[in-house]
Amino acid sequence: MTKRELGTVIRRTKGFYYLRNNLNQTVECKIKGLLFKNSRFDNQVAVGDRVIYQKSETDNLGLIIEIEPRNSFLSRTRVGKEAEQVIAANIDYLLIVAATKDPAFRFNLINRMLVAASVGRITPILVITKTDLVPKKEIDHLLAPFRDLELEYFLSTTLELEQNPKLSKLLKNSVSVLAGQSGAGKSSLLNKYFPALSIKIGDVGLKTHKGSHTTTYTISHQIAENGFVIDTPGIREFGLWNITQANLNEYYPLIQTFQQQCKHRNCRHVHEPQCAVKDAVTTKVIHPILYDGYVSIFNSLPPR
Ligand SMILES: Nc1nc2c(ncn2[C@@H]2O[C@H](COP(=O)(O)OP(=O)(O)O)[C@@H](O)[C@H]2O)c(=O)[nH]1
Ligand SMILES: [Mg+2]
Ligand SMILES: [Zn+2]
Repeated sequence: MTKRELGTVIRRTKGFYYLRNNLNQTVECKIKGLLFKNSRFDNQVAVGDRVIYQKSETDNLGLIIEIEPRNSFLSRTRVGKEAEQVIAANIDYLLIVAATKDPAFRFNLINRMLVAASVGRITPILVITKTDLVPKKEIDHLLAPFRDLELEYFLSTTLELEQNPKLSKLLKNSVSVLAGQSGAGKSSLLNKYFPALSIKIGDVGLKTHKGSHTTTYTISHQIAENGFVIDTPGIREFGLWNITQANLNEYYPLIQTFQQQCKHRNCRHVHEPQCAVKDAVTTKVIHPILYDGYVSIFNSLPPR
């Protein structure tokens, strides 16, 4: 074995990990056998993880021997599996990509990803794509629930070549991960801003209504000296990891601003009377769709 080297995971396929090292070389790696024995993680190393590896002298394969602690992460639970799946690690922004239609806009999927961003210490940004497919009034309706949040949003259509300079600058100076339903236009968005990537895009509605799964693995693309974008396959379900009915409200800053005024000391803002959060919904200070999302997530979680 050779000396220990540092690398960042840029792609993961079954059993193999591709790293970018300090010399900007790509290194194919496996994980050291017992490194993650009894791990609670479903996939032990995620795209974006910084790892230590050693190159074998006999073949070109590296062996990952350590993961550095993550400063942020995007995790979910896999459907039917009680395990955490880390989609990406060490990211600055989660771009929640949602199409106005085709596939249908799902408020609750966005709500779940907002909570996941908060849990994983990532700044979320909403990107509404395919704005060419609906009238402007409809876009206002889709954005309405999120206007009360401190959430930056961008509108995008691939029909216009013109880029949003603010979004372009943001992507070039950070590590961001794009997540959303298959067919939402994640890869198309990346191609529009960074044509050199020429990522394959999918056709919606040909084989299935969900779009063909063109992006089949999570991959990090370098787009500038300090800019990386992580493209992910479509997300249909977003199970939240490590959250219960008791701590869900910690990930809703808007709810937290009202809850001191709730009658119940441990008010969860669902069944309790004299709840300041529910009052704020009644007076339209909190958008009902946002609150419905909270209740829907609450009902899907274990009590504690
Ligand atoms: N009308 C319209 N279609 C789009 C737009 N962006 C993407 N599409 C189409 O949506 C489909 C899925 O796009 P893709 O980028 O592969 O979605 P992904 O699965 O989220 O990566 C493709 O057929 C694209 O041509 C857009 O702004 N407007
Ligand atoms: Mg894609
Ligand atoms: Zn309450």
